[in-house]
Amino acid sequence: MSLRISDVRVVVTCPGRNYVFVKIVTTEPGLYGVGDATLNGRELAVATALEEHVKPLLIGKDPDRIEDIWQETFRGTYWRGGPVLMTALAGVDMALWDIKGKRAGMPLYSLLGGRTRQSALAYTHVGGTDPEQVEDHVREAMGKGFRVVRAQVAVPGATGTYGVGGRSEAASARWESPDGGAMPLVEGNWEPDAYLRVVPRLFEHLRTSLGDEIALLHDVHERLNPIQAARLAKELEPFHLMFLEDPLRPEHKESFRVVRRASTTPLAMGELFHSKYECLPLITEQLIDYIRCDVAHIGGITEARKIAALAEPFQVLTAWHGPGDVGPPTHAANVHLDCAIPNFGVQEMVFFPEAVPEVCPGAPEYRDGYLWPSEKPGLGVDLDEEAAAKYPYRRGYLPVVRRADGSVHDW
Ligand code: EZ4
Ligand code: CO
Repeated sequence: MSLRISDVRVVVTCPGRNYVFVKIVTTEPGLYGVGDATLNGRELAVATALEEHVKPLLIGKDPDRIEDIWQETFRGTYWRGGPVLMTALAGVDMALWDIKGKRAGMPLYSLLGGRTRQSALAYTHVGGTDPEQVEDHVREAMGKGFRVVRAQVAVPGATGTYGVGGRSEAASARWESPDGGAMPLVEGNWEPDAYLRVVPRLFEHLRTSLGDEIALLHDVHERLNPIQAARLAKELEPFHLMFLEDPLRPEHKESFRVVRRASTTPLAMGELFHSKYECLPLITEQLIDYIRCDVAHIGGITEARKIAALAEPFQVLTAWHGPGDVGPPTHAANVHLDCAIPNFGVQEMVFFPEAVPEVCPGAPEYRDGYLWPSEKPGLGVDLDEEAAAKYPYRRGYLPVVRRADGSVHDW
């Protein structure tokens, strides 16, 4: 009998942070693929979608037919799109590419057309309470070899993630408190005026103290309206950012025209998009310079390579989302794509918690500012289910930001 999918195992684990992994097992003994279906703060919704709705349709299918399985899971089931379903589909898609690579005896980058570069330029995150502390943290990152750094600074009145007290985004998942209740989610008051004053000061300080060599980025995290974003992009122009990330909310694609008209600061967008259709207007109107979807939230490698191909003739580069909540299989998929496509820009990364390699070994190797894809067949990432079981899921929440008047704001 020809090769079939015999089992789909959904593994939810927390070796330092929550991950949802997908293991697709085939009728060939020892042949399986591993994918990542982690959706920060909504992990169990994806796990349930996979277990209850996706898995039953996959059993018995030919794992070679990735595009057909993708189309059937996306369109064939009528209800399509959104973060939960597209993350579930991504986990399946990655595992199927992994299987295909293992059967071919080729690393994923080879299946995607072969290497266009040896390794992928990487950037990491730093934060701090004031520009001087951010500068210290940028220097530490440069000491680790990073040539590109994303810098965030505390916003007066706000604390926690992207209000940034202390380092980076340690607060990007809030654990449930030991007595079972949710941890407090409000992080002081975030006000646009305070933010718009402090960010240009940060980059003026960083450029003055660090010079022009280091490439710098900043993530607005969808917090501004069009005219505020235009002002920020314009005021940051003298400091030559590599890009300004996610200036507007994902619903307002036409508003990018306002930001674009105002300045030459390169723009990046996409971690809250779930398909190529959402990327299209920004790409075809050349309203952005970097498309930075999350490969785990757009249905996986199959969709990512199409988005990269759509972006290429419009001179839009990729910067796939790669923060802490992205698991090793997505990270591996990112770097394989980066090393195969012609229009790669830069790759976001953070270092994994210590216990992650025990559960999910084989993430891309970081060396002196660059990420190297695995040379193993497929994605190069494995999954140890026994190790995963030692780290049970912990309910976590993303932060919620409120304005001074108590109203909810994007974080
Ligand atoms: O806040 O992935 O660029 N990276 C980011 C991330 C997001 C988290 C949300 O789950 O904006 O850190
Ligand atoms: Co971001």
